[in-house]
Amino acid sequence: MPDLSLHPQYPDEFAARYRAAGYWTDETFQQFLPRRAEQFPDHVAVIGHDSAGVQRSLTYAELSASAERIAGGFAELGIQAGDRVVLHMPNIIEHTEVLFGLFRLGALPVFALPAHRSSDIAHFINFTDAAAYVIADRHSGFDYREIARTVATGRMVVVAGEAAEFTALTDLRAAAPLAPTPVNPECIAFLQLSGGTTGTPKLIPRTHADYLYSVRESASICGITKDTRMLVVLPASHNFPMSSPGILGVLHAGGTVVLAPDPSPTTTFTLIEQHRVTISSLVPPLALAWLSAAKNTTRDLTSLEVLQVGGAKFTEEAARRIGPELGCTLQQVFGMAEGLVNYTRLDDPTDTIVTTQGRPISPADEIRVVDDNDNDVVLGKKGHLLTRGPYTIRGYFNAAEHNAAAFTHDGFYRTGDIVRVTPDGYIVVEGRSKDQINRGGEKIAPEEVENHLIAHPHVLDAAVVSVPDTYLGERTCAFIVADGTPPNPLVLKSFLRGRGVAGFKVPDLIHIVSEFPATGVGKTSRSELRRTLASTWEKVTSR
Ligand code: OOB
Repeated sequence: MPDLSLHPQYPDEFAARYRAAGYWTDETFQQFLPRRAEQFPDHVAVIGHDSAGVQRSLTYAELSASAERIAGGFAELGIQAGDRVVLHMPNIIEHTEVLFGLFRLGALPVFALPAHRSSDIAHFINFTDAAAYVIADRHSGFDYREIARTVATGRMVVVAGEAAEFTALTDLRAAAPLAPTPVNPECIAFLQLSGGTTGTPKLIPRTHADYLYSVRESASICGITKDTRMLVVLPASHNFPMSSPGILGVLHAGGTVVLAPDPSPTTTFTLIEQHRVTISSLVPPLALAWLSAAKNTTRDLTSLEVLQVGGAKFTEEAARRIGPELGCTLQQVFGMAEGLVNYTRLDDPTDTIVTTQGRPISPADEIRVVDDNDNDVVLGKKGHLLTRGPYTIRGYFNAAEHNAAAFTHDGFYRTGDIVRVTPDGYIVVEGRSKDQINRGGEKIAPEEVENHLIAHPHVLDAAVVSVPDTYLGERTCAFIVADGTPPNPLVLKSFLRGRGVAGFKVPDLIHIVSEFPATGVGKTSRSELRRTLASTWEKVTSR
């Protein structure tokens, strides 16, 4: 069992300050739903398709009762408080039920994304020594049980839908409701995933107290009430639709969450009309798709009051179109699973909303913009964004070496984002210094993909870079130096899929080159090499 203290904690003086200011309270995710069920028993908490594709809805009382039984079922399987459980489900209603079942038990969800495949899942299961892996049977043409068969041997596998040789979620529901062991609000509630900049994704330990603070404040900043109906289009396990204000913010306020089974405008516009949806959150490419589809839709979108866009930079040009063309208020969201979240406020002037990525949630969020030597730049100048605060982690889970580089000695997180701050404290994202590709909000660590490519017998060396793309913002290009016969790009892509690499990490373009350009004297750093290749590519494409 991994030592869950394997991540740097908030220093005592900071914890005391956050408690004294009322940011951190005693509430935990274990009590969260039962309390809401007392307050709003008959209000609809969640509407969504189940694993069989049937639309269902659950009131707060029903969701809470279901979570209690599922918690009892996990307990009967031997899963205990503190155990890690990899949750790998698409946006189906069982996702919400299992999430709160695990919270009830005090087990720690590890939030995999639906697009993850066996390579990622193997890492999450092994690295966290997960006791269980929870999946849907099939979704969008993919059979999740295949992953369970290859990488979850020896772990409990629970399946929503047809369980095959595994345990059916419906069997867990037969259990007696569980009297839970109380959990400590300042302990880890779950592990979120980082987009990653290295060979393997890092795990982000978030506590009940820190996350609930961000959820409560987000709900208030975004005007969430019990009349809110939020359409969840992005994968429910991602930090943005989970908590900014997301599913948890809506349930905190007694509102209704509507889970979209797929992100297409056809599906989502139908759901907006059907459930009189008031708010949704998208990444920029999906916002562009909505803008384009809205021109010809016969669906009634007039209930939509707020559209949040975040996860990647939204161009000012597109941002200006949201209000007039979708008839709602745009809210830009610049956040990170490590903590800090910035929002433009709903009553900000249009220019602020379309030209900035918002300002922090909390007065206690500390923002520094520094040069390459960690010296603060003059206000308004570009630099590296560092942050520390009541809901930003002090270190990744079990990653001492990486933590030494990713955090300053006094606990600021190096976001890897290049920003400037306006005189009124709004952040404008200008670029990125971290070795990461942001493909329409989906984060890719080049090194991880390179490691998979190099495993091919005909690949001597590989460098993965981003290339600009009008729709996704960035796409990926792998430059390959062949070992003997150059591999066919299509063969390489299926080689990666065969290794269980998630589809969004498979390079969009593959170029075979005879050698990599020299970037300097002596040993070339890979990040320098990537920069050279990316600029080579830009020159080629702009010719
Ligand atoms: C969100 O979280 P992550 O952990 O997937 O990615 C964080 C990174 C940021 O460091 C930044 O590089 C980029 O994604 N990012 C943006 C952005 N929002 C995120 N870059 C430019 N403009 C934006 N609006 O992506 C996330 C978490 C919570 C709420 C919203 C997004």
